[in-house]
Amino acid sequence: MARFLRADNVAFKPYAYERAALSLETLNKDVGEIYREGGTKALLEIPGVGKAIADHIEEYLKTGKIKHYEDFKKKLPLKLDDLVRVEGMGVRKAKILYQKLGIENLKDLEKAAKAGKIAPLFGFGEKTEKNILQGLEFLKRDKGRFLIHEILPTARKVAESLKKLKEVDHISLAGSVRRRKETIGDVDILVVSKSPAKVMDYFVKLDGVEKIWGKGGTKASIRMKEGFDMDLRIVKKESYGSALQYFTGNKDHNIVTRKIAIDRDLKLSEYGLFKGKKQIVGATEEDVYKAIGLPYIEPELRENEGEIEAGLVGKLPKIIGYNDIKGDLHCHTSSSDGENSIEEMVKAAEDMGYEYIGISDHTKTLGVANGLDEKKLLRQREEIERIREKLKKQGRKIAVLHGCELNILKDGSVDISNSVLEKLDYAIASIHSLMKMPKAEMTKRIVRAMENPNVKIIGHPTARLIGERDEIQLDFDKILEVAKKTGTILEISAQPKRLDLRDIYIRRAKNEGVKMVINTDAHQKEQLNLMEYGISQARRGWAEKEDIINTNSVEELLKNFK
Ligand code: DGT
Ligand code: CA
Ligand code: CA
Ligand code: ZN
Repeated sequence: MARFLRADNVAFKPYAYERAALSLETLNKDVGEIYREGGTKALLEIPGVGKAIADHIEEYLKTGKIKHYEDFKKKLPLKLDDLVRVEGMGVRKAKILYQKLGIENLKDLEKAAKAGKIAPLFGFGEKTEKNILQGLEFLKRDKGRFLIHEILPTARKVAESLKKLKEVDHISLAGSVRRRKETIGDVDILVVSKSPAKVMDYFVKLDGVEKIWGKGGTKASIRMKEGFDMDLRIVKKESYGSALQYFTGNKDHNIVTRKIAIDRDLKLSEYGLFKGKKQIVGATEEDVYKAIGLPYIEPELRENEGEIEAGLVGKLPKIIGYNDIKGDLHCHTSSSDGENSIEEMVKAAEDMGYEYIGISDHTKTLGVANGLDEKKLLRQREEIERIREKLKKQGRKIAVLHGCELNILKDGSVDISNSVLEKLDYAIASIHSLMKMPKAEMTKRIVRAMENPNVKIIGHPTARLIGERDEIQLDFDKILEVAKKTGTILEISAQPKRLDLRDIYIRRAKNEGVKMVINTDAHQKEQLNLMEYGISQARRGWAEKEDIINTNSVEELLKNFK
């Protein structure tokens, strides 16, 4: 709806729909359930859902359709959802291309761009045409993979419901989901059961199963309505560990572990570790690793990127745990483009058990996000001071820090004056524009931002969007050198589309002794829950607790800011 409204140049409403969509996506409960329990009144309690949208939701739940939306689709029969995934293709462009060239889908778009039909159109030009072709290439590269957060909640739900069956003795997610890779091909689930047929029957009849690819004695494969596949394998108790090790992968990690077994005159397979025909171990992963001379290796490390070599000499890192984070320093509020008030964010952070939360709204040059200028930042500062007093009176312990998310301008300066920044607890600086600068210039730009004593953190440093936008060109060694020298902290954004820094960069930062912070960049209180994905990424990058500054108490944290 937001897209269609935007294509029609309707003001405000598109944002309202987007806000509501974001709310629905991050609900902890199915909206159908909410409606069944509390009717439209309950719907109206969902953040961002007003009367009109609540009616639409009701209509959809009752009829499976929304007339308003169907009318839009008839008027503009485009594959808009596909088209806007091409970087640089907004809905308005898509509408013009439909009207002028009859482009309805990605195929049409590619044909027209390759034939040079887009460049001559008013407002498009050679550069846009070239960008469209680049964007199309990018989409193709990532075809068929899903972002981890599009998968993990469903995978967990399925595992939970299987776990409740009395026929299921043990269950675990395996494959790339267990390794918490940033994109997932399919979900692998492993079960121990003495009655495989019953478990299998239940599995293929789960809610949301769209297709059954196959169902044999110990393996079944299904397609979920969201578009991804799930493989279920059933193994015997005595093989659970070796099967879990095998199906967790990745493949290269497996090849090496198997080779190590061979070197010891053993044979490792999904069925167990064997000496000749005799199974030595197999029930737990720990047993399997130990029997081939390795400590237990956390799934996030199993990529054959040196973890086996490190394990053999007892040099595996003690990676950060999922409960080690004490606060989130990158949070937006309704003062800029967030959904919730400061107090609502604070409450949500308390509910997560945090010791502190940092408020970091956008600043003035990010007009689309309603960025704050100096005056508004200072006013926010006063508001935060009032909130602190109130919290104190109520005996609430959570610390509220005041920061902001600056824009790094073309020359590396930032868009708020230092005299104001000095009054804040910290500032994050991020790249939000001019992403295609050449490497040397881009590096200089970020270096200059890091040299600003008030810039404590660089937000989502490479600015990539998984499957949509390549990272910016950076001399990362130089970035690390300056980060170290200036004491600037690099962010690991937990936004599932960003997961930026990537694992390999995290590892390089850690090796250079550069500190990092895991933040969610929450634009809505529910998004504080995304932290988990950032921690996974940090673990995949071998980061330890000491490498991540928001594992510290608030006092330590403030002391360690440059
Ligand atoms: P994905 O699904 O593409 O995100 O990645 P994975 O790692 O989940 O791969 P998948 O689903 O094809 O297979 C699950 C695991 O099974 C994989 O991580 C390792 C193991 N595996 C699959 N095929 C092979 C193979 O040919 N050789 C070995 N050694 N292991 C395999
Ligand atoms: Ca898989
Ligand atoms: Ca699979
Ligand atoms: Zn942000």
